[in-house]
Amino acid sequence: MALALSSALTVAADAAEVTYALTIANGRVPDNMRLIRVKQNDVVKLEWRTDKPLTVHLHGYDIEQELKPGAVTEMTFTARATGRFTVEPHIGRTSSGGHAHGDVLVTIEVYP
Ligand SMILES: [Cu+2]
Repeated sequence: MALALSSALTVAADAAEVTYALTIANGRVPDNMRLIRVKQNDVVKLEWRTDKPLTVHLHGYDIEQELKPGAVTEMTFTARATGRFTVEPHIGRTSSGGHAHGDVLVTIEVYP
């Protein structure tokens, strides 16, 4: 038990914990925050703020979160998979019953 717990909490030796504050206004985050580059195995924490209620979806890692004005919502994940992943807002449903996406808010690039 103690062993399992400690391994779950251990960050790989060369990995970092990185935090990004992302504020959505009028459906966008500022241009200089639209591309985030991290290293594989980094623990990435996104702190979301929004001017309107919104559901955001990190594709690939498949994390969905509801954001509310006046609150900070944390989205934390370990960047195990490399590649480019987008965070997109959900805007209603498609005719086939899936969810539809708005413009990309943020692109996350995970480098090996
Ligand atoms: Cu989605």
